[in-house]
Amino acid sequence: MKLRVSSPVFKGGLHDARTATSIGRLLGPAFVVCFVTGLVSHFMQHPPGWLAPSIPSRPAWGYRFTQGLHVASGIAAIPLLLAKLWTVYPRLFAWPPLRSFRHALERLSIALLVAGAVFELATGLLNTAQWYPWPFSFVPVHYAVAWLVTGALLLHIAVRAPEIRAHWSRRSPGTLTLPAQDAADRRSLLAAVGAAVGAVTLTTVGQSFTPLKGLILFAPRHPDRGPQGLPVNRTAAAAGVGRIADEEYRLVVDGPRRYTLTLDELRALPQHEVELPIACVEGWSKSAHWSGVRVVDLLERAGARPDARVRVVSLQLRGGYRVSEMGHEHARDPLTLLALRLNGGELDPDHGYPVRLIAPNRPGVLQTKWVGRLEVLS
Ligand SMILES: Nc1nc2c(c(=O)[nH]1)N[C@H]1C(S)=C(S)[C@@H](COP(=O)(O)O)O[C@H]1N2
Ligand SMILES: [Mo]
Repeated sequence: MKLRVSSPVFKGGLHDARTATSIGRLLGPAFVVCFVTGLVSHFMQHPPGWLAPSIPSRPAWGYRFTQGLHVASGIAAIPLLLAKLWTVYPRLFAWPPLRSFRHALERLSIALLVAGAVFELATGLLNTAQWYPWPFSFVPVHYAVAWLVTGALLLHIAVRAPEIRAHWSRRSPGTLTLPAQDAADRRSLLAAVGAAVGAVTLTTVGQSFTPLKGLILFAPRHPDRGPQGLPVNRTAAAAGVGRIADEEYRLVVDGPRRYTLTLDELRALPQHEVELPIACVEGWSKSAHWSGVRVVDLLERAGARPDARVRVVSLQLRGGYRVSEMGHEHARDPLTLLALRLNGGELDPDHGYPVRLIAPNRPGVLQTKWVGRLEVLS
């Protein structure tokens, strides 16, 4: 008897190029928005030397907006990617698996695209939940794979361009060859996918877009939960910072004219009030009312040059976020404060008592808490 290998037959509809294109038309833009806002976030947190001096401090809500969009577009992409994979999965069983060298390359690029996209959305989602169940460091890997996915996506679009063009609009010639019943089914599928995107977006976006906070169901962070009505990412206990005694506290401003201030001296300086958000890279953000001393005033007293960069050092002894740097735009911005008060009271220890940095258009990870020293660089 002769052994015959046959590929499975997929009788269900909607595993066609028209449906794949319809979903791709939504998934593509979600990926683009997610990639671009991800780059913004990456370069604001880790600016290369040439970029560091020109990171703008305005608009004050800039990072809150781009990072909110990053997380929202990533979450919206999850049902879109699932629908897309469902539509195209019969192609996994195409026979023969490899027709030519070119075909092999194409399948390899698709494998990279699918694996990379699933990886990005899964690690990103777990990151918003502050859960890091993997042995590698999230930021560099999530960043590197984003480039890989983008490259594979561009290649995919280039290879599929003729099919995409043929199925782009309702009047496209390619559509005419498909069964009529499929059109109604396709509309139902797209409506269901649209509803899923709407549902996951509406029930999570309130974590950064606070007018919708009443709808939060799945977002890991509720913007109201935390001391003084503001969430906390790392508590004083988790950072290993004990209660800092008022009498022992000193702020060191290290510049051409170095000086030290006690807490009472800081409180006696002119205090300014600002309304600024903490916008955490993990996806939540919340505006708050801060008051404290302008960083620019402290720097001028230390004889810093107008274009000086500044390093902000925490009293926290270990951990990745104990030090942050800023360029002169942030350092000189009148909204940039060493805050002593939050929402009308003294800072809670978990919000950085006695002194924390708050600056406009800045990722939450760089809003250093428990500040003990400002260093004027160059
Ligand atoms: N010293 C220090 N500052 C820090 C952190 C930290 O771990 N250590 N976490 C940062 C992060 S990730 C965020 S989102 C904000 C949160 O500020 P909040 O807890 O006051 O809301 O503080 C930032 N400042
Ligand atoms: Mo954060």
